[in-house]
Amino acid sequence: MTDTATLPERTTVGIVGAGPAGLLLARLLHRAGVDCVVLESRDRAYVEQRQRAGILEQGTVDALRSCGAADRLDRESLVHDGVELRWDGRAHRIDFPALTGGRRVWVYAQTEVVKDLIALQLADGAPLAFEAEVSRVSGADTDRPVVHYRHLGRERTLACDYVVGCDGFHGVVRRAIPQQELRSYERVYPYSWLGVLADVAPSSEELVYAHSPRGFALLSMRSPTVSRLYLQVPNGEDPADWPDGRIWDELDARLALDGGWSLKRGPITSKAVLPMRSHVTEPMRFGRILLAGDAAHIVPPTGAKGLNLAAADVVVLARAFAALRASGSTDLLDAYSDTCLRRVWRAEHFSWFMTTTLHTDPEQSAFRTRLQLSQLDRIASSRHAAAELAENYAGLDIG
Ligand code: RFL
Ligand code: PHB
Repeated sequence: MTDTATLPERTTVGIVGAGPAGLLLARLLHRAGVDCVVLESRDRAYVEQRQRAGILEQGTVDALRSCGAADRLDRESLVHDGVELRWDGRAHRIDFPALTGGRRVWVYAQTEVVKDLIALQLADGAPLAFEAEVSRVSGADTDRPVVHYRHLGRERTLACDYVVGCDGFHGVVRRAIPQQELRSYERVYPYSWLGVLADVAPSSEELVYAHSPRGFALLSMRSPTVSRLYLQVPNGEDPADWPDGRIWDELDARLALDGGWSLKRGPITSKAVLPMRSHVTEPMRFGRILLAGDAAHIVPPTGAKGLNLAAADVVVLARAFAALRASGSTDLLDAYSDTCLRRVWRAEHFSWFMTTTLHTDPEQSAFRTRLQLSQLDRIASSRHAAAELAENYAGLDIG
């Protein structure tokens, strides 16, 4: 771990946040010969254990491979060729390769991606400081923005050519941009997810997304012996009100199929409630301040897009910094926000569509429920409707 004495006071690209966006950007820049420093407010153990996403698209896997960060992923990930949708006691499989011309997805936890990137970065990468909390960025409208942070009890500054906010939805970098320069778009959903990890083999080989009058359920996995499961619950729900037996009974009820299906139960090792939100901040750049990943946009997790969007942003950004270094041209940097926002809005739409099609709003009318069931039936009966879902889920070639 980098200690304060070895942290530089100036750099080309100052990166705030060591989530997937910040870590992958640092790796890609290191490969391109662009120097950078990563500042992360939390400690290493916390960052490596935070339970989050599980599905990687082709573009994300390609980016990790391109910077030498995919050795363990290539050994340990599970490659999936489809997902199952369930509603009204019936099931329909979406076959990704058949519907998309060969695309598939990888099941490999975000925690593992983060561990792999941190190990590489500490072995031979640019400086990465944990427990380095950024309080603000000054000089957003100058050619030399400055990051102010506290590390090991000392106030420090980092002068940068560019600052990239990879500091998530609650980050501070976005606040350095004058409010009148930004537009934001938001939707908060009237439900949350209760997410659990269980030491039991997944009950299905592929992910199962279930619509039910009792609420949404998702069966996912982390490995052949660990299941990851989610239940729609009301906002503000306390996980303590969900003893293990209640969780398994509810999953059983929501995932049930006519003709029977059995859910394997096992010890639950973690429980958390996660609110759902859609949010976009535009533009993703102001002068020498850039935003990437959740710092610029949030999607509800039903489309499995958040981590993949974060990776896509930093691939575009790393290419832009490499071009700047090679030729002095800022063309790609100037295009950064527009290039990313095209993909971002497509993912926002898909994530909203998956969320509102599969969840049951406690207030929703019978009319709305009939529309949801009709949409699911359409996906099951039309190759075009299924292909639209498959292409979006497995990842589009945009930007
Ligand atoms: P992160 O991961 O939030 O990292 C931001 C980092 O910035 C640090 N930070 C600061 N550091 C220094 N100074 C400050 N002032 C700071 N403020 C914040 C934070 O400590 C943190 O380390 O953002 P990033 O890198 O943009 O990555 C985004 C992804 O984490 C997120 O989009 C995904 O997890 C979303 N997501 C999913 N995405 C997928 O692509 N596929 C999925 O299957 C998927 N499932 C999920 C998800 C998110 C979930 N939750 C928890 C909302 C499932 C869930 C349950
Ligand atoms: C997960 O495995 O954590 C996961 C998978 C698919 C989603 C969301 C989360 O849509």
